Amino acid sequence: MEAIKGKGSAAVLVGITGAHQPDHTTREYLDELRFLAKTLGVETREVFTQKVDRPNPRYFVGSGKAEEIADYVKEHAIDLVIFDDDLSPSQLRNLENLMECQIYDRSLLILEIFLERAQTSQARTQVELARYQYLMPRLTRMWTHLERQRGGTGTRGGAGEKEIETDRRNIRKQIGVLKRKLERIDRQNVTQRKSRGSMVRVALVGYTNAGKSTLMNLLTGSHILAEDRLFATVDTTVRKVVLEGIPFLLSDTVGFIRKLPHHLIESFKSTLNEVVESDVLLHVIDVSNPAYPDHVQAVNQTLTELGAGDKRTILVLNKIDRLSEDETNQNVFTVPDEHNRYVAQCPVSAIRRTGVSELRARLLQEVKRVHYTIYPNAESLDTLSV
Ligand SMILES: Nc1nc2c(ncn2[C@@H]2O[C@H](COP(=O)(O)OP(=O)(O)OP(=O)(O)O)[C@@H](O)[C@H]2O)c(=O)[nH]1
Ligand SMILES: [Mg+2]
Repeated sequence: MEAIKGKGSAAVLVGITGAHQPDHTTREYLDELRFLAKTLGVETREVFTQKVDRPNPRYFVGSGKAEEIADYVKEHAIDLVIFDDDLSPSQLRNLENLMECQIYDRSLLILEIFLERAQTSQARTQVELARYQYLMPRLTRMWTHLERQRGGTGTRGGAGEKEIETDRRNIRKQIGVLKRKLERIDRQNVTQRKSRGSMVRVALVGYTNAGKSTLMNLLTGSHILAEDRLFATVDTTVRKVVLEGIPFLLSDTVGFIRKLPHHLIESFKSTLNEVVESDVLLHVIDVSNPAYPDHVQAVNQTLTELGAGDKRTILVLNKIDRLSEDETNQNVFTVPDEHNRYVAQCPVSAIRRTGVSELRARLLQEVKRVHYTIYPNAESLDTLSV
């Protein structure tokens, strides 16, 4: 499957906000949506918002607003309308009919980015599975048509109800194939993990674009792609690190985001096993982003969903080079700790390499703690099979 939209498509964004939601929150959400679109090479031309308590069942926004957007779309040759929230299958159909262009929601945008970024066969299979599961109830004439152009599972001929039904059958079949393929890959990975022995495992987690890969490269001397775009990393990398003679495994994996599509979390469970099975988490936070408390919450929510919500965690407060001295001195980093799992807070700049030796020292302390639990009698490290 190819990613859907070529570079340079023009989009408008649409968000609704509760009557009591502050304007800056709405702006933050839509800025993030714009960044997601940009990551796919899609240019945002206009943003529409509406304050309503509940989404309209027909068009998600009210019908007056929907018509206003439709007029804009036709007048300015817009290719895509992107909604910040998930649309129901019938809203999707109604909007397509009204606007006569492609309608996206946040989940689908994220799925497309993942599809574009996935490198390994495991990640690709996981994303394809999540995408098909997402599309299955949402097959419309337009989607059937696009899938066919894309050479996916689509049938030949016109896109009538009968064709949609045939496509649905094909997709169902494809979902089965992908699930079996994933099970095979999982079995191979279990064997691989067993062969790593029982080294201490540390996982980098955090919101997308927080600086996890930059930090991974710094701590391990690797060359993982780190970029100012969302979801630069979709695959998991694991490297062995040795600090003061004590070896441990450090993993860098996919970042989280608000409203991460449920199907993606489901199908990425095996990739995220690295996080679930780790002994210590390094939760990387971009403290230069004013929305960071929200990001922390989104990450914690996803960790809890994965069953990794109570692990010993070092908070890595990254990008302090972007803060003014005042901001750094103020006690701005108050992250609520309901589960009492934050063992330390380390302010760093992964780019400038400040605070990194303190972070290393604190990490080593945690690694030692686990290491001597695994090897209570280890005086020398000869007992380790590394
Ligand atoms: N100013 C500043 N920028 C940083 C710092 N650390 C990372 N960055 C930049 O932030 C961007 C994202 O960094 P990555 O390391 O790719 O972030 P990530 O958390 O791996 O992101 P995903 O893989 O997309 O989830 C890149 O442009 C980095 O150069 C820092 O300490 N200061
Ligand atoms: Mg990364």
